[in-house]
Amino acid sequence: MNGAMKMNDATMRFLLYACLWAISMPGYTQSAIRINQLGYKPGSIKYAAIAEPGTVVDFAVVRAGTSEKVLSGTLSVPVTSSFSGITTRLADFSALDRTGIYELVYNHQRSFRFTIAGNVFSELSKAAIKSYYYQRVSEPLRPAHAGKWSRAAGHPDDSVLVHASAASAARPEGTVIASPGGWYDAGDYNKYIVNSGITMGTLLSAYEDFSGYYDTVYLNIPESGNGIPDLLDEVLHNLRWMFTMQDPHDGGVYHKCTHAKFDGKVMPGITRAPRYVVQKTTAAALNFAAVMAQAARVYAGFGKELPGLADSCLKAATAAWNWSLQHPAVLYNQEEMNKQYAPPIVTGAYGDRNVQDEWFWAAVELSVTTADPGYLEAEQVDLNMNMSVPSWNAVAMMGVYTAIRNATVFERSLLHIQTLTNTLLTIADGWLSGGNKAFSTVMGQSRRDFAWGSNSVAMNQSVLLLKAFLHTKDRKYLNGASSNLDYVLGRNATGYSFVTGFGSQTPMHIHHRPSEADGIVAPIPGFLAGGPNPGQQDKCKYPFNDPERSYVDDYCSYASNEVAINWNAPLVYVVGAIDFLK
Ligand code: G3I
Ligand code: 9MR
Repeated sequence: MNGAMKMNDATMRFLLYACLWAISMPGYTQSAIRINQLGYKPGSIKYAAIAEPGTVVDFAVVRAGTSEKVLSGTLSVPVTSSFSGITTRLADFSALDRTGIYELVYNHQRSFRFTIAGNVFSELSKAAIKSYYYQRVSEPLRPAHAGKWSRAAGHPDDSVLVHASAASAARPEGTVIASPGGWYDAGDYNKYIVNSGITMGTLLSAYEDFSGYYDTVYLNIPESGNGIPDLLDEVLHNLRWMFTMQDPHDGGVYHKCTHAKFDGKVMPGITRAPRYVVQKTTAAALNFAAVMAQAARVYAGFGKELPGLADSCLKAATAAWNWSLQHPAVLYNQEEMNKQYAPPIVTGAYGDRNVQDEWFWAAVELSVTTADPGYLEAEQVDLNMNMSVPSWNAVAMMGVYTAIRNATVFERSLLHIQTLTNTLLTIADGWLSGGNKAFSTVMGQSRRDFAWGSNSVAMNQSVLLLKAFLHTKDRKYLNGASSNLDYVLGRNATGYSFVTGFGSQTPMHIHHRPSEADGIVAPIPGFLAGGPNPGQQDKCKYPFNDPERSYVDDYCSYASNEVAINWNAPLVYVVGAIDFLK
């Protein structure tokens, strides 16, 4: 009798919990409805993609948790995506502009909840920047700033060894130098100058393009309230580390500060293996020169708070540029290097094989900061190279952005700003007329979009589109940029909102050592996961192999589920811009 009672109790409790779960979490099972899981601003274009075939053509939007219809509509004709074979139909609910929390209903399925509000992206904007604070290397993250993700300081990097590949007369192999601070690059615990290049350039551009916005963005970091916008305080943290990577004797810049091998799945700073600065390269020197030149411009506005900083930046940039003129093509080839020097270094290579674009970018930044376009006359600078969506190894477009923003500097120079503008607009127009029709995104037009870190391809496309918008004020570019934000927030073939902590189905097991080792269930918020990558270089088990769905939310998957500073930077730019722009 008692036993039966207990059974009944347990069953009843189970049923009760099941019911409570079902009531409290409507739509928390993945439906066929792919939607931006965070939401939309009033006045924006709003689509969902129904990723299943069927004869039902009606859909509705209801107030969340109710059946109160606020909009009904008809799905578009089916389209099959070239990169997954998924057939979708689109639900257009752009007409719904009233602030609120909603669900889209289709054939008895409910979407995840989403919000329509003017400030729907504000928290995401802050979190995307705050992710850099969580990457800080040599200082403890205190509970007041880091909450439940507080942790001890990571690698001190106060005594780093000069690796044999980096030895010079003034600093022979084994010389101890200090290279503290900065940000961890990604899910690993190393620091790479090349990848800091595009990252810092993009974050500084965000400030240059939207200073009025960032002057008010409060991040609750240790420096908050010091008179410098929090974004620039955070960027300064990595800039100070970058200074330490320049050899004061010759202006050359070390490629990276790294362990010889990747750390295991531990919290940062637990292991005590030696750290090295490795080989000076032209890619490092030119990325460094570009960033320092841009930083000199930006921080010149804070001469009172940061006396001398802008001058130091420009001096460092010039020294790195001059070193590059003497060493115009020292490329980083880790395999070759390891044949010559010990210990072998097997961490991230960022081995760019072509530095033509770095030459261009550095020349443009130095020209603008010094108001002297003479840098473009260096023999190595090619003004007619191919321009493409930026990535860590393709930064020419970064120079284009800066040149267009500062056109007057180039009035009597070899650089034709009108030609650059036409190039940028031609690329943007091509994306708008192509795009991925199944999800109505610019992202996913080409198989090449699904590279390692594909979500950053989407965000870098959006940055370019936003630059086109700033230049022309034509809203079609803003809409194109938003379509890719919708993509990373859930309107994609995987159904994931790829930013940790933002959306209903988000990555829980990013390849990020602190998030995995800290014993806290939720990953650190505000990180953009790498995204679908059919290369599957990590050899993990993936649910699908097609480009659009080659993603797995597993720590194992560094090729689809890692995070990286160069991937979050365009997310910062895009979310900030869309949050800010009317
Ligand atoms: O350049 C070739 C191109 O010619 C070819 O058509 C294409 C086809 O696959 O591949 C291109 O090379 C790719 C290269 O990135 C440049 O885009 C490689 O396949 C691809 O494997 C390589 O991925 C890089 C990865 O490191 C492995 O080296 C990612 O871009 C880069 O973001 C990633 O960075 C790592 C760091 O090494 C270590 N820290 C974490 C970070 C993020 O995962
Ligand atoms: O964790 C590393 C990640 O940051 C890199 O992007 C990736 C590719 O270089 O490598 C990861 O480290 C893996 C290593 O390459 C092979 N052994 C397993 C490591 C991941 O746990």
